[in-house]
Amino acid sequence: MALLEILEFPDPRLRTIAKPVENVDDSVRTLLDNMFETMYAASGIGLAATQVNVHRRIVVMDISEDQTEPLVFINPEVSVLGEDEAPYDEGCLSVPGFYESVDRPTQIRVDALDRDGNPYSIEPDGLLAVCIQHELDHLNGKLFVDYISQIKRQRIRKKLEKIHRAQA
Ligand code: QAP
Ligand code: CO
Repeated sequence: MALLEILEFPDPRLRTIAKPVENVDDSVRTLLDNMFETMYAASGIGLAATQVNVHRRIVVMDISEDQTEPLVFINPEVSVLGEDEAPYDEGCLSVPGFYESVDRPTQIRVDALDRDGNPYSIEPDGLLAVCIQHELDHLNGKLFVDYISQIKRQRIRKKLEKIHRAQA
């Protein structure tokens, strides 16, 4: 297994649109294992391949308290089933240290492939529904900071750029 580098906002590579996975093969499963290791090491609950600079439609998640419920979403598709939306204070491993409230649909269905390439469908609610929408956004080059005001986004960008400069 291996820890992967997580890209951080405002890295332009986070704006790449990921391509569908055509075959769920051993190379995909190795990537999934490394993404889980990377996400767990960073105390995250969700990680999209885009964030580790792999531009394929792959997401790993685990919203359990004790990192025991790994979820895999390959080529995920979200359908909105109702008009209700709710706010949630979102964070992101690619925007470390910042949390902002984002409104998203609460009634959704997710169609995806599992780590064996088998299709499945779920109707998640609560944090799971928030997280899968947040992760699907990554595969489309979108970040939660795109939903907040430009002022707040610029403030976050400047603070992270300063941290990145200090690290260089
Ligand atoms: C996406 O985010 C998410 O700032 C997953 O310093 C988050 O795993 C969806 C993290 C919240 C819905 C609600 C963030 C870790 C992890 C940080 C994450 C940090 C350390 C974020
Ligand atoms: Co994120």
